[in-house]
Amino acid sequence: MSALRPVVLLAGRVHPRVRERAEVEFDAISIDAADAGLLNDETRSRIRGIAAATAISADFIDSLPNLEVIANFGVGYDSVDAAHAATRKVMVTNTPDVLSDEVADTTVGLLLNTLRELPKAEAYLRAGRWAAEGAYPLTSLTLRGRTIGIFGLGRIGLAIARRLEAFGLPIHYHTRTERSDVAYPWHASLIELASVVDTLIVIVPGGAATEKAVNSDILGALGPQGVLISVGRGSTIDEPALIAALADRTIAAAGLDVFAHEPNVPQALMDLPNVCLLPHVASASVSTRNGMADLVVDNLGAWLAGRPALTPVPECTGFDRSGT
Ligand code: A2R
Repeated sequence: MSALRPVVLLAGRVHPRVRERAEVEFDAISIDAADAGLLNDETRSRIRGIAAATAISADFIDSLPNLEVIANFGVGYDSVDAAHAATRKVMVTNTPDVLSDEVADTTVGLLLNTLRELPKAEAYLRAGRWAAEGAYPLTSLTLRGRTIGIFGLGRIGLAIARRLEAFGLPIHYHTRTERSDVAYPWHASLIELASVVDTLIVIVPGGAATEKAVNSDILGALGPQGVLISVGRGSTIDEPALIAALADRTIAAAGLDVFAHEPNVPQALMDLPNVCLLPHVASASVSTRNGMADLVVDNLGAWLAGRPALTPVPECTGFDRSGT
């Protein structure tokens, strides 16, 4: 019976809904890490799909002779070697759109928390200090009068821009290619963007092209009133440079949801008074994560049944099946 169902590998700590559905719809095998040494030859030859919640390397892809599809949990797929998969005509999918509004909402919350110190103000109240010491100190920073720069005006970046536009703030952006469908001023380089705004929101994909793009030069250009908000990938920020810039007030503050070596956050960052830190929760609501889980399983089901992928990554659109 189960021999009729395609064999799908659940790699890493997959979302419970991915597991529940995969165990019904496929012949599911689980491993903690995508390490070929954890599977015997016979098992590796049976695997046709992967639900990925961990890094998938070129070597691992090559260890699976009958692999057809890798469905990544998350819109960012920098941990999957999609370029290599494409050379083998292995489809790679991600989970765009279903999380954009949630991430944009969280980004606005993180920005406000960073500027107006709302988590610290609540801690002050809970510690009884309001009653004992009086009002929480006035915040030196405010959202009022700020100019927003968005590094990465894609699906999520645009959702953030629309929200902050409704807050009455001017929006600028930097991407490699200027968008023709928005009126926001485009800047050809990140340094140019950083030098005309005081609030920089980073929502580009990870990977080599954006590695440590936000470095000491960019932070210097942002300036002493500058605030950095990072919600894309930790690899995009030069973390030691950021810590130095926050410590010597090259910039005023930062709000971070992503880090270079998650789940480890440098103690030096945690010791700073002018940061707001979140444990990578931008898309982490039950409903949004369920939507992402369904898209993972639906992509696997579609491709393994001979239908087009629902959300192929750009590296793989060239060999996606026709939608008819
Ligand atoms: O550069 P463009 O024109 O392809 O615009 C994309 C921009 N982008 C970059 N901008 C400057 N330098 C780069 N090297 C660079 N690479 C990409 O980032 C586009 O405006 C944006 C990415 O947008 P989407 O592909 O629509 O991604 P989405 O759904 O907004 O998610 C962004 C990232 C994910 O990759 C995860 O790392 C994270 O948010 O959750």
